[in-house]
Amino acid sequence: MAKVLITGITGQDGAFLARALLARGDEVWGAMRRGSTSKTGRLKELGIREQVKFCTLEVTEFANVQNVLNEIRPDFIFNLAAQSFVADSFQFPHYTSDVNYMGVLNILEAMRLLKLDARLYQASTSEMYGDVLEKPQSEKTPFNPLSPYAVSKLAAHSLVVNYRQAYNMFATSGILFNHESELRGYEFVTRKITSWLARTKLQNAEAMPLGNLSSVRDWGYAPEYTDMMIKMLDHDKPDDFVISTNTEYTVRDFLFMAAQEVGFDPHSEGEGLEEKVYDRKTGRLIAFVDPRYFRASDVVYLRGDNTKAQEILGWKPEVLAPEIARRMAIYDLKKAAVDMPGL
Ligand code: NDP
Ligand code: GDR
Repeated sequence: MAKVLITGITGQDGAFLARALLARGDEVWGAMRRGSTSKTGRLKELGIREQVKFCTLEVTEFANVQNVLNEIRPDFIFNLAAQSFVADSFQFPHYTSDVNYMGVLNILEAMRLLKLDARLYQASTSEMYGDVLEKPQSEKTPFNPLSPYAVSKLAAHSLVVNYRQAYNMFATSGILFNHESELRGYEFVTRKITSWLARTKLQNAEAMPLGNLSSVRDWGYAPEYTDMMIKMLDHDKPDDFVISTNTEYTVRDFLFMAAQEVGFDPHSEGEGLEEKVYDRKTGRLIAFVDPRYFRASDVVYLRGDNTKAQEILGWKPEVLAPEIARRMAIYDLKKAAVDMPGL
């Protein structure tokens, strides 16, 4: 039984990761930052809230990080804490850098100074590829970040590689492509789409404003990705691994798949800023392009090449975007229906 510390336990990945670790008998410590309301909703939803031990951790405070690591002395640390919303990073570049970069420096330095014999997983991201120079993207593809979020994550990624080389630390980076689930935050485009469509269907919500519908992503299913985080730390040697499905879909594709699942027959009219999506059956406007959701610079194409993870870790993604859209849409329809008893 290993002692495991997860930062970012209250987020999407933290919840699925905790469930998988508990299932194999590990002692799971969830590091939470202070808040005025309870943030354990996802852990409750998975039925594991009572099995997790909690500690308070603010990754931007070095002394706090050092004290927590010294008190718990975990065997494994999964650093998932981040300001993870790319769009917001343009509004909060300093804060994003403090959490996503300085937070990682604090953890690495604390591990080094405490001589902690622990394995570290760092949540790196496909956003680091940015304005892509190669299609698809593997561990060998050069990085070209396009947002303060991506820059902060690339700096952290480089630091992890540096500490691995300089101090022989067991520090692994998972370069994970987008992964979604029924527990995804509502600000990310997949969950925005499925939750909004459920309200459109059942609660007559207004049409949904969206940004770039032509953006391409390689979407996977979060519980499969958190299982891979564990495999990366169980592997005998620290390394960098791309975790992706090697498939590509546009935001428009995802919107159409989810819309069909909730019972609409979507079709698109107009192009660019004029594009609107209607339900063919009723003529109702479902979604439209709103420039407020465009980013100062956006990553418009991501598709991974997971050959290395396939070969070394035995990675084989099972749940792909159409099934993810289906699961999320069904889940959000049920949730919206619960709010409307009698329907
Ligand atoms: P979420 O946004 O759902 O969760 C982020 C977590 O970080 C929350 O628990 C949040 O706590 C915590 N956090 C934020 N700031 C701090 C801080 N200052 N100190 C301590 N904790 C903090 O992200 P995901 O679960 O989707 O992603 C997990 C990690 O993986 C992130 O680092 C993300 O950048 C990265 N990633 C995610 C991908 C994805 O597609 N989901 C793909 C590639 C990388 P609180 O609840 O208090 O806000
Ligand atoms: P991303 O995810 O930025 O890839 O980061 P997000 O779902 O926010 O955006 C994906 C693409 O969709 C386009 N888009 C919209 N996005 C949002 N959020 N809202 C909209 O209305 C909208 N319309 C179009 C975006 O422009 C973008 O191109 C996620 C996060 O989980 C990061 O933490 C993680 O590192 C990366 O995935 C991999």
